[in-house]
Amino acid sequence: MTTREYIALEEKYGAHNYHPLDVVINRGQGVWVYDVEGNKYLDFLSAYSAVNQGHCHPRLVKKMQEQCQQITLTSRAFRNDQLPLLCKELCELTGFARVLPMNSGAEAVETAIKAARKWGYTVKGVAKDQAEIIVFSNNFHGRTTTIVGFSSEPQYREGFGPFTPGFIMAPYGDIAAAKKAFNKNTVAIMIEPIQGEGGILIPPDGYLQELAALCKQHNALFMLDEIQSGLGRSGKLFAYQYEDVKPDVVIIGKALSGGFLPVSAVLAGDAVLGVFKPGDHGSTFGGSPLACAIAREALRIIVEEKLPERSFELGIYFRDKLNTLDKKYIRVIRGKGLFIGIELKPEARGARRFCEALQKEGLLCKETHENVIRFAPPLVITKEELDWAFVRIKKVFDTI
Ligand code: IF1
Repeated sequence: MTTREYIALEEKYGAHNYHPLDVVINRGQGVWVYDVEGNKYLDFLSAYSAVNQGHCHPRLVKKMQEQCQQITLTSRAFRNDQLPLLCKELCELTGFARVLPMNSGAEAVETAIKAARKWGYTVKGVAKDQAEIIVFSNNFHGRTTTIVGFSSEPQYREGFGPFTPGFIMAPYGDIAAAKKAFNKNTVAIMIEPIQGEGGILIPPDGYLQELAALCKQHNALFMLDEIQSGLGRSGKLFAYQYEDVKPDVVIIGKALSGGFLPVSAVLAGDAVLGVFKPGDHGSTFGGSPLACAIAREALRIIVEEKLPERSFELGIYFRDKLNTLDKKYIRVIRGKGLFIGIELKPEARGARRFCEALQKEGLLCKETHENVIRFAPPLVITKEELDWAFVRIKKVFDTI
């Protein structure tokens, strides 16, 4: 079948909740993916940072095959031999005391919200149903009805109400405004240390530290959504490690499985995850032996292949190169590690046409909002492959 035929089928039988680039991928290895016509592309999105380890990492393929022949799912009605080891290894790697595994990122965010609320009622002593969580403009935390209810993006909300109460919106990056959002019912703030969907927005230096201090002062939990920024993407294991802070709760997902299956988790201390009693929360697939075995191997790859360090160093190298591009259409280039956004000027007439031009050159990336091109290649990428990409990017910026 041809690209056109696949697209026609999807348009006919699939829900139209996406507007993807017209490339039909059927194979991938490392940083490269191939379409059904046999064209080869460099993946510069990494499934929104879920494949930081590269496509079909051989160690994950092997682990998947081994674990599939062993046991895939027990449900949490019974114990399995992989979950305890994942929890231990994650705690040792991150310094948190406890782990609660789920599947999608949105589920882990929901889990953190439930934990924060219950902590607020049972530990902080907030009156029944009065808990408030402070969230931030331009946030992206997932697509459930509760989560889109506190999005500042009208399209994510429109038509999906009524929404869950108990969320207060503060402007991202503005510490004075955050200060005003606290009151005695505040149980937590939840924030992305770098906003991915928001346009690779990086808050001012010291902002996370000041937020953490405000949380401490108001006896509220400091919760970070590191689903996209975490696990090496930003040039550190976690983006919060650029500042001297220790969050109360960290939410991870995406690269926790290296793109093999949805695996997410909430990391926190005893006081927070300790609020859950048997029956309070759960998931059929969350913590499955297959998910845990894959996550353990995915984490080992991140550590052993030094993906955070690679992202840090190659990020500096590549952003330096990008800064030599003609600035006719570029307003600003932002990024930490290989988590990079190029914000275009209005006269560039949108980021989409740049992504389409890059696709023709063999580079796959995706715009976010109207005018930001996002670059987030798998972290196993080499300097030579980045050079290859830069030649194509330069050509597009010179000729578009
Ligand atoms: C889509 C965006 C990126 C996330 C953060 C939670 C989640 C995400 C910081 C939810 C998910 C994904 C969702 C995906 C595209 C992608 C995305 F453009 F939509 F916003 F990466 F920037 N917190 N982000 O980035 O995790 O439930 O999806 O596992 O198409 O919606 P999930």
